[in-house]
Amino acid sequence: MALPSHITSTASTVTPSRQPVFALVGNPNSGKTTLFNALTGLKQKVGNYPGVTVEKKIGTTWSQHGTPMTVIDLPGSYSLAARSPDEAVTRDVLLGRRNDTPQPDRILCVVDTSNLERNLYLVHQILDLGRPVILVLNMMDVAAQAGITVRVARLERELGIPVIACEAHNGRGLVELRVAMSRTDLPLSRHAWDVPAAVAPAVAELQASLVENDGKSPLIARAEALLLLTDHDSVRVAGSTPLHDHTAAILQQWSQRWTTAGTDWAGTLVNSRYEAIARLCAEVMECKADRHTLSRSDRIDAVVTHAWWGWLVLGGVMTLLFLGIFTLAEYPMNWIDAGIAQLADWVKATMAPGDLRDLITDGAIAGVGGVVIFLPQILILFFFVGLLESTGYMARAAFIMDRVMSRVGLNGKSFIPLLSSYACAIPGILATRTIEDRKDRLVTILVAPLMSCSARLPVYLLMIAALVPGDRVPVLTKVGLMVFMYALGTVGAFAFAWLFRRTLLKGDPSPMMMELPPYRRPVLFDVVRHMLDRAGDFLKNAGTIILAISILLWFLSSYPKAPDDVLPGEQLAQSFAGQAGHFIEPAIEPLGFDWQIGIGLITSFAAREVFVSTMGVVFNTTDPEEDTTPLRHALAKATWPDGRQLFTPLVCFTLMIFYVFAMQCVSTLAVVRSETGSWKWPLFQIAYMTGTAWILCFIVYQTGRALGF
Ligand SMILES: Nc1nc2c(ncn2[C@@H]2O[C@H](COP(=O)(O)OP(=O)(O)OP(=O)(O)O)[C@@H](O)[C@H]2O)c(=O)[nH]1
Ligand SMILES: [Mg+2]
Repeated sequence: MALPSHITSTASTVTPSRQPVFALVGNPNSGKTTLFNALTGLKQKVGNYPGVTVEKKIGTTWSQHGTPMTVIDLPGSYSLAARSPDEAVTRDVLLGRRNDTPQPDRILCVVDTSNLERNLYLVHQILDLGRPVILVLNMMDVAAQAGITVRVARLERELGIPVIACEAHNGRGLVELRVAMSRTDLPLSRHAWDVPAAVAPAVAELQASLVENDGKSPLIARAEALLLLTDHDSVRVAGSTPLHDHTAAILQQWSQRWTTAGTDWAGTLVNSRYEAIARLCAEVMECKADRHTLSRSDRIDAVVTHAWWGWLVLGGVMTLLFLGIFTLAEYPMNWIDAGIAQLADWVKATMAPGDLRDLITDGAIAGVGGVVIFLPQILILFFFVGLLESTGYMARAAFIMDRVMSRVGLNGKSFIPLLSSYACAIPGILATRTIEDRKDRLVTILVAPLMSCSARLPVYLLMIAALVPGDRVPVLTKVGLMVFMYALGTVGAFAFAWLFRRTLLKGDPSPMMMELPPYRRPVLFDVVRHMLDRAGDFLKNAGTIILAISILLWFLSSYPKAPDDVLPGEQLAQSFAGQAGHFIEPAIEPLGFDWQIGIGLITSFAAREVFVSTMGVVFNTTDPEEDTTPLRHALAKATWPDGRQLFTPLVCFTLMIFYVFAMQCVSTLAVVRSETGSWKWPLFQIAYMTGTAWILCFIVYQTGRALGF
């Protein structure tokens, strides 16, 4: 598309020495990250719900002429007046308040064309910043389906900036966008917004003071003056440098004057902006569809968010998810299992007996192999979750859950963070940045690690395998146990949220404000890519942390060496690892765990799945002749010194409960520290979670024993 000739004039030339910096800005879920990935070739996460991106991401793209240009992907935002930490990131990058990010000199405003009027509010505020803007009309396909047409050339003329029609998910419009981005003479918007007369003198006065006393450029000063008048609180909370006394005094005087006169100055400003936008839309947009007919999304929602059917659908979806995990994964798991056994046999056949061979087979292969075997199940989990996110169902699940969550004092927006925590608590905790209220956010961070993450999956699976031996156990029993563990963690999270809301973090949750995105056909490419990324992370973990811990553990369990004449089992008992296990045994014996399990509890503090690799190392070293049997057989044979079976069904069950509740993950603790800014909260998490784990396990194990299990 050639750029219309009328767009020239007031050019902002970028000095050739500096690479141009583009910021991607727009409402949540408008397709910014999809566009960012298409421009830069990066693989940031995309999903069909608001609030996927919560931190800025920087990438590079190339102009038509092959010169590099920086692109910054930003969290979605409805207005420059930020209410939540993720929106604050966007505002601060745009206003040049962040030292770690180059200040963008050009802005790509991405709008969801099927919701043009609402999306233009932010665009309108951005135009006030007086920087070159390119308007990207994304989701043209969705708009067309909804019967909406936009007169692009007219809009371009009205605003005086390039407007590009786009479909980011399939690359349509990308070439035109790149051409526009390559221009060195991008025009400034000629669009002049008339500030209402009642407020104009105040804007002018504040602007002058911001320029003179706070060192702002005139245009930024005007934009900030408008923000100060409409969203004083959110601007104050920004954590930016406080206003100069003189500016603050002007603000104070005006608000006093207006308050006595009964003028609603913020309302006047906001309304006049909306009126200007409505006039613009009336000129450039046409909607052929009858607004009263129900869209396809509405019809699906009538069932899916229904007071009873909604729960049924949610239950059905969860059951399908776990059925998939158990049934589809069986064959690939058997192949991996066989492959690992062959590898160990091959090493044994080719290498001379000795410490090095044992290190490789009993340390590295037993440890890493024990965890890698769960790869198929992890892949299936991420595939299903990705599918649900991409269609838009996840936002509906949030909507249903909000009814329960608000009762326990959780904000509806906590749902997505809690849901992400089923995969891993770390992205879950980062996703809490979309929550405005500090206490709402903190409660969510505190309980997020109770949701069963994918690192617990291997532990549960191993314990279920040991608990219900034999291949003829109905798969539904296993699914039932699994659903129980996931439900237990979830109920636990809700119960603690309720408790914290009544004690530590008193207050009512803010009402849920979340947009339901339209259903979309899942973008399989995105889903598969995200799944492979996560699988890559899992394997990287297996190849680094788990490998290192397995090798270290092998040393700790092989040294100091026992004299040759002792039984193989004695070696582990008197090794360093064995000594550590024995040290904590008195604390865990009331839960039915012995010192060997204790070794696993200690090592899995690094990451929960390390428990499985530890069991691989611990139980294989006790029987060097049989180190390639499946781990669950080795566990079935393990006994207490008096010959009683160690992994009884009751112990396996108790151990799973321990892993549901215990805070066993250093990386999560580190993230909680950085997100809350203090060590107080991560330490509190260890105390309350692991304390609960111990107490519940004690009750379950002792009751189970008393009942004769
Ligand atoms: N039909 C259609 N879908 C699109 C288009 N662009 C993006 N999508 C889909 O819209 C959804 C949201 O895309 P994202 O790129 O994550 O949106 P975002 O603006 O980065 O969202 P936040 O990070 O939450 O602010 C995804 O499901 C995309 O596949 C488009 O042009 N047409
Ligand atoms: Mg995004």
